Amino acid sequence: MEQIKLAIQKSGRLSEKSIDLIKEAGIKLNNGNRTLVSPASNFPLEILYLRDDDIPQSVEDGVADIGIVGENEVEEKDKQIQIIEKLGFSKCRLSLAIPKNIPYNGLDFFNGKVIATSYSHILRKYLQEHNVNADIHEISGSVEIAPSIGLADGIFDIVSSGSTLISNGLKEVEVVLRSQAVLVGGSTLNEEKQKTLDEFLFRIHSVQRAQKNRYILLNVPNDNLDEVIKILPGMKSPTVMPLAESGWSSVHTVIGEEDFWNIIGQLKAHGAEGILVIPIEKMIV
Ligand code: PRT
Ligand code: ZN
Repeated sequence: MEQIKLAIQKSGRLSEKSIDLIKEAGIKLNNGNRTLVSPASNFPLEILYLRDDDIPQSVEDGVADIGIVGENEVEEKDKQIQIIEKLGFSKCRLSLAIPKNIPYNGLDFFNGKVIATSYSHILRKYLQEHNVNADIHEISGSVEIAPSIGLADGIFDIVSSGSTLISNGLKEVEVVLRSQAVLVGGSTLNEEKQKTLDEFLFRIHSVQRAQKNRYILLNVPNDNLDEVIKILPGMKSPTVMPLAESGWSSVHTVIGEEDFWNIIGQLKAHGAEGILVIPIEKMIV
């Protein structure tokens, strides 16, 4: 397998989760101090630690083969790169917001208004698509204070919990883009590098699948066994073993994490006891 280079954020909201993902795939990273480039010790992967803003460009240029970055940056930078996979963490949205006491009656509001943002490319495209003619004021930090200091009528920025908007007296009026961390790739992936990427993805998928599922064990009176097995939405048919106490069986299976809460009541109603729910580390199907 040929070595591939993966760009991740050096320090910020994506860093820890990106590193967790790599570690969960069984890949050992050498340095705690995050020098610019660092090879993994047991997998043909080299990590580049960059500012998130620079990741799309570095993947387009081939400085990195793949990268982990927010969809918002992918859209904003608009480079020749593709999203290989959505990773499900660092979810947020890019939204338009205005002072909370100003009435809002639709996008038309923004005609002739000034909007402050650090995402001018996405905003310009969106306003054009919706035939809104606003003045985009590009600023790089603390966008949320722009309306209160008279710099703009509204803002276009990342929202997660919404508490930053609230504490700045703003209200979210339009959600323009929903974002999460994604794995992106460029055009440097030849056949050998693709094999390395496939192995990396295989490992990530095993971890992600495992995180969404639970191993469940329960004791069931034999008379209710058929009913209980019908309730359990397992991967395959569950394992059933007799208990030392006659008339009872132990049932083992794998179920989706959300499914568990939906069926727990039914399981108990059918006499299930001693229910254990255990996390799974890796799941290969
Ligand atoms: O230094 P570098 O350039 O690498 O980092 P950065 O400061 O540009 O980015 P960083 O680390 O703040 O965010 C990296 C990525 O995390 C973003 O590009 C998004 O994809 C994602 N993300 C997820 C967020 C948030 N959630 C988020 N809440 N990025 C920023 N925020 C900001 C938001 O703008 C608001 O000001 O956090 C503040 C709190 O949000 P609320 O709504 O929870 O109050
Ligand atoms: Zn950044």
